[in-house]
Amino acid sequence: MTDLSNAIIFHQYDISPFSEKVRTAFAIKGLVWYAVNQPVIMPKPELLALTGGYRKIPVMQIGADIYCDSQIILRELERRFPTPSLHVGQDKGLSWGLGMWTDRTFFQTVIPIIFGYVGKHITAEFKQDREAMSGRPFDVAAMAAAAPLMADQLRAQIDWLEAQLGDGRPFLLGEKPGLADVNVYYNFAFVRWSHPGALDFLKAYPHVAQWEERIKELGHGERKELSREEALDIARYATPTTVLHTDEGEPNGLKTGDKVSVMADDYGRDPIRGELVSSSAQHIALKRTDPRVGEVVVHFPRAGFFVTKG
Ligand SMILES: N[C@@H](CCC(=O)N[C@@H](CS)C(=O)NCC(=O)O)C(=O)O
Repeated sequence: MTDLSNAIIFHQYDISPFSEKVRTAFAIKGLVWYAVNQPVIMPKPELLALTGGYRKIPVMQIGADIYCDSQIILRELERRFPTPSLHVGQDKGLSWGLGMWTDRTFFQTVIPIIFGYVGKHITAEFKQDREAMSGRPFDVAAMAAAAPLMADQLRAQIDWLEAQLGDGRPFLLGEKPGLADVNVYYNFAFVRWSHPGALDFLKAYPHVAQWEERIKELGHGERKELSREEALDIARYATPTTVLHTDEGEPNGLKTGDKVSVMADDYGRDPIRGELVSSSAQHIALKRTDPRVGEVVVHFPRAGFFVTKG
């Protein structure tokens, strides 16, 4: 049997836009990865056994190390597989900040455009699930009403991309695809899957239209499949590889061994509790134990997540 204790195991579903972000990075880095398909709505018992309560998709697993959120997944891919780098052209780090635009403002622009359009096909279960996750009504009529305003917002943001690509460069920061491209592209994929007509106006944005094709053609790297149970067994028999590290610069004086909670600052704010193993300005890792998978270390980004003691 193949030893998968160091394999990239990717908890995802195919129509997940944030998964598409990471799948494009797999392509850029030429990686082999194992897709574990997770449900689109709760319950997700196998995922929660690994994460300790984080329910969002995607999650990456390597052995007994579990990476929650696309931002920390990309950072870990860059750390483990540095070549080719996601930092291309003059980018040394600013493209992480670009993700705060694409994951929030840009993503929230396309949501009403998509769900306003496909609203009548949304099931009651999906609606209830997303309401529980966001703490807000999932009101497809309101989204449909907002869609024209958002079409305007979408064009404004795509116009920035056309300006960036206007000198004929193939990718956003030059000759090679990188972090900026993956951060932007998945929003295009998301619109294409459910409401491609919303991008008809790209006829007037030829550089963006060609860039979108170019990124799509990169594909997803080499995908293999794995079951949820197999992924849990791999975590159970593996040992976390994260090394203890106290960050002297921790703004609130957190140290290894402290009991802490981590939660997303936007939606899906379920707190994840554990013992601090390692932290830095961009990363926090907590040790936790679960009856099904034993000891695991769960990793989160710092930007976009709140960390509290206890
Ligand atoms: N900040 C997160 C956002 C992830 C996210 O919103 N994922 C969506 C799917 S693409 C999700 O989890 N929706 C709820 C669900 O699938 O249960 C990230 O970058 O990974």
